[in-house]
Amino acid sequence: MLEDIIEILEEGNVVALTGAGISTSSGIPDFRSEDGLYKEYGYELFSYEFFKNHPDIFYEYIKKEFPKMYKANYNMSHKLLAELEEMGYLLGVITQNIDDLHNKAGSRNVIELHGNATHFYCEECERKYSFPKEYICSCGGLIRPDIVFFGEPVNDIDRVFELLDKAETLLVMGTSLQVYPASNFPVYVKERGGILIIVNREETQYDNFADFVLHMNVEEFSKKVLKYFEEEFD
Ligand code: CNA
Repeated sequence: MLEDIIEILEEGNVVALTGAGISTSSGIPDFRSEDGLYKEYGYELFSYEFFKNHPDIFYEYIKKEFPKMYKANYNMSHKLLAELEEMGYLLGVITQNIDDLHNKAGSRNVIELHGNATHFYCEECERKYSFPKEYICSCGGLIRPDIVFFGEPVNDIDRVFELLDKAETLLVMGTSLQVYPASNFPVYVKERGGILIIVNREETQYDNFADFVLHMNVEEFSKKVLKYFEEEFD
């Protein structure tokens, strides 16, 4: 099956859709796995409502969890996508991740649907911050990370559909496909005659709908595919 997938990637016009599962091997926990963040903190923490009402508790969480993201290095999956783009096969990456690792790996056309945890800004005066010492800005406004909370609209949705309209293949990696609107993108591409490939450790709701499904560690997958492409272009 891997050979078939590689052949399809070589046809080009690939778009990748990634989620927290591609960064777990960089040491960043996902939401829904056994050792994921929901187990430790519950769902509510990630809603805008909670942030607005309990910024003190939210900041306690990010002081503990965000530094893991800042220190993390990209892994084989991020590297594979950056190289496929460089080689002209991949049109871009749509990520639900906020960890900045696609940028660190050198991907250029990255749509960060849920924002980026390395930037903060004041809700009132829009002053920009890197990690702030206090969560209240000098203007009195609340400083927030530049991420999309549950209940907020996602970023760059027009750019997303422009990219998906060009996609002949959607390569889905490391996402449970349970969070809207990313959970709709596989259907969008399939309905336009595109090929759907899903690589994820656990089942997703679109496995039956996909052309290829691999339930495996996504880093193992990326390592094998990257090896093929690097040998091909040596
Ligand atoms: P999720 O719902 O936690 O799903 C992750 C999926 O990845 C699960 O189905 C796992 O089985 C799978 N998985 C975990 N590790 C691996 C692995 N090594 N190989 C293969 N599969 C693996 O996360 P989604 O991304 O689907 O949900 C979207 C949320 C998660 C977005 O709002 C993100 O902002 C949020 N999130 C992002 C990060 C990050 O930026 N790295 C971390 C935690 C949560």
